[in-house]
Amino acid sequence: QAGESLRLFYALWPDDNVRASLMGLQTLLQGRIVPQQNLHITLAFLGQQPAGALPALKDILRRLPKTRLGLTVDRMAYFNGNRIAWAGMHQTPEALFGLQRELARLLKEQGIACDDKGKFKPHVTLARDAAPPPDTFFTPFTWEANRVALVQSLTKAGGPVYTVLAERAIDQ
Ligand code: 2AM
Repeated sequence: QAGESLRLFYALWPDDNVRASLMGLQTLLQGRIVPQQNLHITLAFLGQQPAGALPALKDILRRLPKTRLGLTVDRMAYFNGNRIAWAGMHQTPEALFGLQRELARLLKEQGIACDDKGKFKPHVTLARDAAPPPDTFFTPFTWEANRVALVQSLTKAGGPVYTVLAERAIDQ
């Protein structure tokens, strides 16, 4: 269909073990729990893009630099503005900032606008319309984040449905 547009974003896409660990954190929360298959860290949010941009967007995935991201998920926190309870890191590895900057640079080079809400704050949204997370200790876990995905978001009655359109192992 001519003029088709897709709502797209790039994300670090967890494996099943990491999803299980994130689900463990979700049990501590009150709010609209994000379905386990939707959990991710957004690297770049593109919003609506013409379907014709897909080859260039997939090419950008291939051009991302090879890197290793060992993320220590040791933090739960809260965005007051949109009432999101999230998981993340006390210390973001410089390699993650580097990856995000390079992705933003490649997008800009292709003339593709992306919205980073001003500043990159790496987080996994665990619950929406949430209460602030409890201040309980949890055992940190490591996420070897080596899968970057180009993801389509479809808005459905039951909430967004994400489809991975392309992915890349960035440690290879
Ligand atoms: P959120 O989880 O913090 O709401 C799909 O919607 C993904 O893109 C979600 O991870 C969402 O972040 C993020 N996202 C949505 N709109 C965005 C925007 N304008 N800027 C940055 N990220 C956005």
